[in-house]
Amino acid sequence: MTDTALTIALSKGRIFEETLPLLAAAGIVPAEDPEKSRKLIIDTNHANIRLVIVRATDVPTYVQYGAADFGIAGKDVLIEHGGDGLYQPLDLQIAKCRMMVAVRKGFDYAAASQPGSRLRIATKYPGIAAEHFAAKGVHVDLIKLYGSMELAPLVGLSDAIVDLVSTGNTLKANNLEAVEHIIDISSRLVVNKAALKTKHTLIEPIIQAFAGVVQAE
Ligand code: PRT
Ligand code: MG
Repeated sequence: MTDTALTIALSKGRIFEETLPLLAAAGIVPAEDPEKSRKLIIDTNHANIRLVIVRATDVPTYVQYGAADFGIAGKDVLIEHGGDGLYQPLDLQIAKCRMMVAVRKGFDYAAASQPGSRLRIATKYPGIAAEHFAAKGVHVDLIKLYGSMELAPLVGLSDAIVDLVSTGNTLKANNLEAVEHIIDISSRLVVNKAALKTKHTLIEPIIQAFAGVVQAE
């Protein structure tokens, strides 16, 4: 690969789907659907542009180390990662959701979260959770999970969870309710700081095309 080639890191699922129109606006069309292919490197209609398909939480890492020149990652993932080595020029306004505290219906959260009290919190986002409860003066025992956080309060693993909510259907289906809003989340463009300089003429038009779509909406 020469300096005139671009590698873009994306995750499958909602981010990939919502990124397709952005890529199209920049004239980039993937040669394959990663949902249907097992390939981790996907070619595009441009011989010098390829996509690498990684876990959502790994996107910042690939971009930070320059294994991908840029990528798209949720704000949730970026806060937990820390954003080292990453330039974040654009809020793409896709994959929107809210970071919330949720508990079993009927659990007296107001009483349990008084300053000085102690709560057990299950989450995939220990950094965000720690900061939120520290600001409230609530002590927390953080239990790190990698998925299905909604189960934790139902089986006594935790008092509450810190998780993403979009429609609210998952909480409802599991007899949970959101009791606190921590932060609004959307996905961001993340660019490797060195690549932004060395590949500026390749990357800048893509950023502009993405920005045009965001502004039009
Ligand atoms: O799923 P996998 O373990 O492979 O990886 P991932 O969960 O990290 O990736 P993915 O594709 O599920 O999410 C990628 C990004 O999408 C996240 O980093 C968020 O920035 C964003 N996003 C937007 C969401 C949601 N909305 C969302 N609703 N990510 C996850 N969810 C989950 C949430 O955790 C909960 O379990 O969906 C469930 C709730 O959805 P509702 O609609 O029932 O409220
Ligand atoms: Mg998921």
